[in-house]
Amino acid sequence: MKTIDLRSDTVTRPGREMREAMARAEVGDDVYGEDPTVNGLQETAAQLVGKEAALFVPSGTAGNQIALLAHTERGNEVILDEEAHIYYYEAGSPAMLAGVQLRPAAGLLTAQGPEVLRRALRPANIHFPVTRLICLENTFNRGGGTVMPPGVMARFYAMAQERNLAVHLDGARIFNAAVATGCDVREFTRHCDSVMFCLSKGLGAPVGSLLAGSREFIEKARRYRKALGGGMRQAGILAAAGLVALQNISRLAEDHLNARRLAAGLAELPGVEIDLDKVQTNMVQVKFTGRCTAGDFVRQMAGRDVKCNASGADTVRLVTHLDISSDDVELCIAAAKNVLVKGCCG
Ligand code: TLP
Repeated sequence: MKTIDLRSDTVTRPGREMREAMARAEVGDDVYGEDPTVNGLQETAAQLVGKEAALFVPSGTAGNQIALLAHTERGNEVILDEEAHIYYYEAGSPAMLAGVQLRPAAGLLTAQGPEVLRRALRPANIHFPVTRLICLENTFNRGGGTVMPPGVMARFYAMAQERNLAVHLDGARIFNAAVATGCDVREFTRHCDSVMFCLSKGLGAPVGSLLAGSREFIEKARRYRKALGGGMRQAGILAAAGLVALQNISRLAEDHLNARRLAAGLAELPGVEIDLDKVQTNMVQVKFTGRCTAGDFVRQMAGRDVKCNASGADTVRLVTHLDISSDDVELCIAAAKNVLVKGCCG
């Protein structure tokens, strides 16, 4: 029986077309800037997000950390949401690598975020760290895959520019935000100085992310990528998969539809709470209100060939992607019903 894997949109496997493109890829040594496929991907990516240049990096975490290094100096303050991926899931690397002080602000990634930022900004004073960077995240992973509308990003960017601060966008899933709102991705990315987006999530590539920004910023980033061991050689084999992945952007709408179906089906079951307004892209956050804990649910579902991840003691995240069909969604709802009505959690 097929396992339905809803742990993340990172679990997709490259299909035949992608593997063939990888096999055919023209390659060169990218540390010398001589890989034509990497160069092609970087140019396409820069154009797509409306920036001067882009850099192919091994992962989203690498892209974010290189951005932090290139925007800041040791001891600078970086303001971000307390639930942001950079703060929550990147293994403490801002302290380890850039040596910056992170200032987690609750509610930064909400519609009231610009107000939260206004309160967090402090005047120049010898006691305070020098604030240099604001990190946004769109879509917001721990927020349930919610979209920050371009208008809210514009308010952040205006405030940052007034204070001479840079804005980095963790846009791991920025194309999900674009597809969900029907906006061109540049409507979002024009309100930041740098953006990282992932090829290896809903777009389905096996590896890779891009960091985009001004030419000067990307030159700096290239050196940090090298320093971190991310200067890859015949990386065109991976970039070729990335170019195929970029053709999957409009397909993200199917994942969003599947997530909405999944949320609606699960919301009918006893002992769970789902904020359907937050199901805006490819994620469903389920809160358990009865006897079942998140850990119980994950274990019971695994026994029924459905994988999902706990995102807290009483919350589980389910993510739809390229390898999840509408039939899989129905099977997942049936398995959850079995667990919550008849299983140990029932
Ligand atoms: N997120 C992963 C896990 O790390 C939690 C997932 O399964 O969602 N920014 C955001 C907003 C992300 O969600 C992720 C990955 C990253 C950055 C990092 O990307 P990778 O995994 O390529 O380093």
